[in-house]
Amino acid sequence: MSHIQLFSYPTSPYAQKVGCYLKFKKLDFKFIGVNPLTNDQIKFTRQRQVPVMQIGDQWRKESSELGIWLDEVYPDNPMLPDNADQRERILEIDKWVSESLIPSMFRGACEWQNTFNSITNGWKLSNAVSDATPLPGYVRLIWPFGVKKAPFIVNMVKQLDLTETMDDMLHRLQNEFVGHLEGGEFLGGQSAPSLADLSAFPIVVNAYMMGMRTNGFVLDKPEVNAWAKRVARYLPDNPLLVPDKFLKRRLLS
Ligand SMILES: N[C@@H](CCC(=O)N[C@@H](CS)C(=O)NCC(=O)O)C(=O)O
Repeated sequence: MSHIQLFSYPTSPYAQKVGCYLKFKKLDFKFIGVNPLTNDQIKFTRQRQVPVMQIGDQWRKESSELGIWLDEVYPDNPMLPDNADQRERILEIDKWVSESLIPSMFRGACEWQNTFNSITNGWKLSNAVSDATPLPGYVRLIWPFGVKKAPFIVNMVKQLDLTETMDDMLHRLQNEFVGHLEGGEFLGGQSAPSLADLSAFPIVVNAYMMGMRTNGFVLDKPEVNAWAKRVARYLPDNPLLVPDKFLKRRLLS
């Protein structure tokens, strides 16, 4: 058994953050699919939230905390700068990823701009979840409609300014992203990827790589695209938690 275990559905953006931390640090880990209906695999935690990471006999949750924990236990290939101000800036950008970028992505699952696209995207996601923990056919079929009503998604989306159009939201996120680069190669103006880049990367590339149909990607902004290509050099070809068979596009093609 691997020493590090990551428990989640393979499609959870918060788990994808942790997947990129582990891959960047070149740590061997075992991904354990969690059944989103029963949560059987994380019963030992007595709570429902993923991702959960276990190192040896200790487990913790909260994606950002898991990144900090990894840096403490495995100091090679650090993700946080030593300088206190820079570290604080990186954690602030990571918070923006968790509290702004990720919820905005979930908005698309609740607010359908194009019904056909949203349903086919939902089916792609349910097939990926089912590949890790087999789900009954009818659950996969109704998945796009169920996600629209999932309490944790509805609550997350409620925090957003829903008077802003989806297009305006996308453009704002693209501009905020470029602002966070602070004119540097990586987020926070850093010269090497940090926890903030590894948090943002899977969120920005996931829909593109999985061949989702959308009106636009954050990645469409040339500065974000160039950044993603720079981060990709530090990660394997498949930076996500879904197997290669679910990837329809490569970042560098
Ligand atoms: N703040 C948490 C958020 C994790 C989260 O929202 N996970 C979702 C899946 S993407 C979840 O477990 N939802 C089910 C639930 O909360 O019951 C983190 O950064 O890890």
